[in-house]
Amino acid sequence: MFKLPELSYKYDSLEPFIDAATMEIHHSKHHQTYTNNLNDALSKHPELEEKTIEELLSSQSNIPEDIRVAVVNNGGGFYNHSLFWTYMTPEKTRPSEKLEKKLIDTFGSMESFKELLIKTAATRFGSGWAWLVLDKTDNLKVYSTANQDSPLQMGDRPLLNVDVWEHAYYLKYQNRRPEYLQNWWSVINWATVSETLDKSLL
Ligand code: MN3
Repeated sequence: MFKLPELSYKYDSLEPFIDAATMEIHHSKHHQTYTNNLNDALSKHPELEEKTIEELLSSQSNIPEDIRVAVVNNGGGFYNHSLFWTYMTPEKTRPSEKLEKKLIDTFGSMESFKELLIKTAATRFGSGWAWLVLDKTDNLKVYSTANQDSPLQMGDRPLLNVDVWEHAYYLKYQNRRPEYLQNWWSVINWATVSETLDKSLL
């Protein structure tokens, strides 16, 4: 059984960038629903009980067909949100020297990385996520995924993500997704992203 992870900060801690009402509904309703629906689907196949969410999502052909769509959608929702909360913090953080160097080597500058990530997220058509990932040869990449798809499906390792489903910003920002993204940038947990890079490099 998967469990809704607790946040390491309060719902109102990311104000004024991310509002408390959005955080509460997003975590206690949306994320909880993905978690419940994932568990419901898996309950039909107890043989999958021991699998981690990463194992389930990275080898989807091993998921029985009758629950595959439910596990991909709700398991993706469970996993993507579990990461998303940890990539935000009310504290002031900075990228490690190693992360900053890799970002600058790859994208030219921190400013052009920021522009690319925000543009990728802003232009995702419909619902989905934007990501910074490590690919199979440890190169950094920025792209977006539809709905609750995750980089695990491509064999990539997530370092940072941002939710661009309307439920992530509509209460405060309505249709102003780019403004939400600019504000989200202010609460990125660079310490977590830096640690994840250290753990993920081959
Ligand atoms: Mn969401």
